[in-house]
Amino acid sequence: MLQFELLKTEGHARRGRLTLNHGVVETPIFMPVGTYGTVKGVMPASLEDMGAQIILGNTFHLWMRPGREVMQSFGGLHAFEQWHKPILTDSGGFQVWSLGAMRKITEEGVHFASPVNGDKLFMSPEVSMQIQTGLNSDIVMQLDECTPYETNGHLTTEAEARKSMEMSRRWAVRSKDEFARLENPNALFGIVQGGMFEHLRQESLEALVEMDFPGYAIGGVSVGEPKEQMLQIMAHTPHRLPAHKPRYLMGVGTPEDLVEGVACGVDMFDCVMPTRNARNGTLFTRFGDLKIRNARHKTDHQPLDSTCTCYACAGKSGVSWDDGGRDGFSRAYLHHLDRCGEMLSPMLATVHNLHYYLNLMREVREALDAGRFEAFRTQFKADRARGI
Ligand code: PRF
Ligand code: ZN
Repeated sequence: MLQFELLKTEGHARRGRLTLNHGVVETPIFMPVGTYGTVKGVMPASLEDMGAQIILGNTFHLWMRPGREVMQSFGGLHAFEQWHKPILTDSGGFQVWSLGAMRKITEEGVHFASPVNGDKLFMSPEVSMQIQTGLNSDIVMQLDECTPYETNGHLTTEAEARKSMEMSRRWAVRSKDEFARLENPNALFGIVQGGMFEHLRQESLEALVEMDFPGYAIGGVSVGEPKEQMLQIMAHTPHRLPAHKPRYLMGVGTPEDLVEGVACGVDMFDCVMPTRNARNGTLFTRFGDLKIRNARHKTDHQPLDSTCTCYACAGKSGVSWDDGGRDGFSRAYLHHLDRCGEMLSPMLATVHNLHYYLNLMREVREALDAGRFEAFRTQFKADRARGI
């Protein structure tokens, strides 16, 4: 089941409420990525404390390990990973595509060698629906082909993008049929493709809208294209999708991209950026990004972000440095942990970055509720550009 209630709009931006089998999701929302059935380095209880409402899982990775039998013996992913709120699973299209030379894509599906043990495997729309049904994820994604921006320096042509988009469209039909045959009680999203070509995006979205999915995703962006082209697609597609259905921009992006995405009418986002960058020592803050490996942090007593109430910045009290709290961890300590390769270093960094992303979306929702999203967007950009 899926219900989507549109609570308020400002321009193309929307404040909504999504009701799924495992709970309610307030939108716009950021969904932390939990590829292998874990948001790397974060306990589910911490995710809840940070206000995560829905997380991602990956069909492809969970199929490789632990495999369908183990997942099904637990009745799905929720019980296995002990996360009892909603889960969205990606179909495997993007992950299989990322295998590069190790796979062969045909009309029937994708043939590839398992990166884990070399076994010959086959992923089709039907197989993807069967695995995602076994995972019992609240939101299931159709199998699609993520059209590349370029391949070995060759820019994808219109003819190539059309061929790819049309196959994704046929895979949408097969995904929907199989999803219905399996009597999956959750919701299936269609994925708009079409590369960097607006008229192909338009064709793709019209065909998917005709098929009447309960929600829609925009795929094939943030695949190596220049930022202006990503913004062009973001400006084109979301607001043309049905107003009363949720819209999900796949694999995007920076904090700035999220706020622009909301302005373009997107409701849902996921990205590895907050978690991956945390592990590489890049921290997001209200006043720009901070590289904790930089020697200038060696003796700095300040927290990462003086306005942040996460456990890393504000400790157990949850009182930010600006509000007088002094029990958070210092930049000097985080710099030290990183230098020593301590486990706590990526853990605290991940907590902070995820908190930053989740809190950013909370602020976006509050701004929309109050009818001041445009003012928020202007202030946000100015703050981020200030630098830390
Ligand atoms: N398709 C699927 N998953 C995705 C993408 C896509 O196009 C992207 C593109 N940014 C990220 N994840 N199925
Ligand atoms: Zn913090």
